Amino acid sequence: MDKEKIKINPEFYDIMPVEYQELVENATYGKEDRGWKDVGSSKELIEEHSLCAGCPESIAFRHILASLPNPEETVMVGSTGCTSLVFPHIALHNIHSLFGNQNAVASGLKRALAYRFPDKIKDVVVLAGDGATVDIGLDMTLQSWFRQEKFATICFDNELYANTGGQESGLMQKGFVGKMAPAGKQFEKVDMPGLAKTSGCHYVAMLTSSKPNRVEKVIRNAVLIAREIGPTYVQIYTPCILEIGKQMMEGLQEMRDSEGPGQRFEYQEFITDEAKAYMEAKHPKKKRKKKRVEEKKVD
Ligand SMILES: Cc1ncc(C[n+]2csc(CCOP(=O)(O)OP(=O)(O)O)c2C)c(N)n1
Ligand code: SF4
Ligand SMILES: [Mg+2]
Repeated sequence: MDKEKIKINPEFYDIMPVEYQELVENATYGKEDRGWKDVGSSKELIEEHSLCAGCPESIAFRHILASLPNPEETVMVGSTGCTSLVFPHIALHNIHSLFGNQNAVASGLKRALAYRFPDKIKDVVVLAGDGATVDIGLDMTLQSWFRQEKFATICFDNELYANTGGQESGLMQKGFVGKMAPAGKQFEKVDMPGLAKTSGCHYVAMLTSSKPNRVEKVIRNAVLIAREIGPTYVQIYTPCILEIGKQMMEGLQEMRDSEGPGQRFEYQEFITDEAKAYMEAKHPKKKRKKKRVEEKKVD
């Protein structure tokens, strides 16, 4: 999405929806050090969502979209599930794939974009649930990594099939009884970050969406490394508050409780030597400039 493409004909400016006017004037397309701190002071690339009130997927979505290094030239690929309810509301090119096929679709897309636009940077980012990524789409996920496809895969891990009422998924924790999985999970959560490492990913991270600066850092790494080096994988705990019986204000605490030492979502990060050298050479960390606070003049 080039900003040029969304500019408004001045003749029609006043009849355009105010949300669109804001997008043209105040979105962070093209801003070099864009990040989660822009949320609240600029037009976000997500206008609204139809997730349950307080669903942690919504805040994760906002911080991911705020952190993409190159949103105007990024295409996201989604899959069926609660995440797919958000894609129609975002100001970013996106494709809805058949459930589970998202990494196969992204593979073709990335190759086609590289062929069609050899002089442009085009990022492809998959964002899908754990059912789509690890269960029904596992073959497509792994094969894209084996083939070293250059795109980032983000999994919103809510440890079950939320959109269809709470069936068991491979990422469900042992012993959990879902609304549609009454026997309880019999074995441990699949070690997907481990699989990602041994399947060729150059950057792997597991986290919750409780810390926006961490989400920003991880997403930036995952997208930039995927752009030139190879596949990357990010697993974010976005608990389904509806299925685990929490209130709308309790999602944040649930994530905090689950990321402590030894917990299921203790922060993990892995980077290959090649990816590390690339990041240090081409995308060294920059210190964010502090916003200057203007002194208020008192008359
Ligand atoms: C090919 C296909 N199989 C099954 C379904 C039914 N279905 C829709 S959403 C869903 C589960 C999604 O689970 P997950 O990927 O974990 O996303 P969540 O809803 O938990 O965010 C299933 C099985 C479908 N839409 N298409
Ligand atoms: S069902 Fe669960 S994951 Fe889906 S929107 Fe509601 S709280 Fe979020
Ligand atoms: Mg799920």
